[in-house]
Amino acid sequence: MFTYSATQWIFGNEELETSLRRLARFGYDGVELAGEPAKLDAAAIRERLGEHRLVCTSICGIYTAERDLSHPDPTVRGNAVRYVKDCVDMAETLGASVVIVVPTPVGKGGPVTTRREEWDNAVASLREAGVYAESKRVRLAIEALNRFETYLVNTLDVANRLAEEVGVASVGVMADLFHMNIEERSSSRALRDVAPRLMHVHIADNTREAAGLGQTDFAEVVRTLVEIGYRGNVTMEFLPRVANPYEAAERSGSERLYDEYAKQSIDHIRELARRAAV
Ligand code: LER
Ligand code: MN
Repeated sequence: MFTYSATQWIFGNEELETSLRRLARFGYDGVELAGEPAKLDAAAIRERLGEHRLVCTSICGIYTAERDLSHPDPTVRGNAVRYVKDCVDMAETLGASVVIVVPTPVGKGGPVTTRREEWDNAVASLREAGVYAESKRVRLAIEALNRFETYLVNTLDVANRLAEEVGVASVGVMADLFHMNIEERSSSRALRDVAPRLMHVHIADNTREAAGLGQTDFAEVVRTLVEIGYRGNVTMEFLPRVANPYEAAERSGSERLYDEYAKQSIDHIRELARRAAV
């Protein structure tokens, strides 16, 4: 019913081969690759995926300060739009249907100029990238991150309003249950409200560990996804319990923990999906 994957960046510096072997072993359908198109050897990756019978479900854009879609400096913005288009090309080459976009980078706590101006910049950037994505049959899913990671888009409702203003069918929203646990009054209501534009889902528990280890009511979440007719990717994005997600991912020597979380996540969600579908 869902297509299960895990996002690559959570495995830090680990060899892609090790991550793919893990995902295949625990019954995943695919992987979400980190959006670093400049470093990409598409042919090699396609071969590796084929060997493990895995697909590339999506590309997780990595939004650093130089990739700020909302920035007042047109050079920075142009660079960010170019980056998203490169991720779209990467998605097209690897058969991925979704590229994740975050309108302001991780670590940006407020606007350089004004919120209004940066919102308008984000709309224009996403419109240009969205038209390009549409021509390649790829979708851009706006991700709302919690207030401690970035500003501008912190809730699904705001992501939905941004997508609405962009006004291109290829641009929609995604849900990340970890961020939603911090920002939404009700995750199931938030999911229902954006249902027509919901294009992608990230799963982690409230501690950001694997689903089922914390207090998120995933039975309710999965039931809601089934009820609203969501049939897309369910991508695991678990981490150990630390503040900076990218630093956590850079830790090495965590193979056993990755195995444990990868298995725990898919077993938990799959069982809930099975129950919700009957
Ligand atoms: C970062 O917190 C996150 O959730 C990733 O999906 C970044 O796009
Ligand atoms: Mn996420």
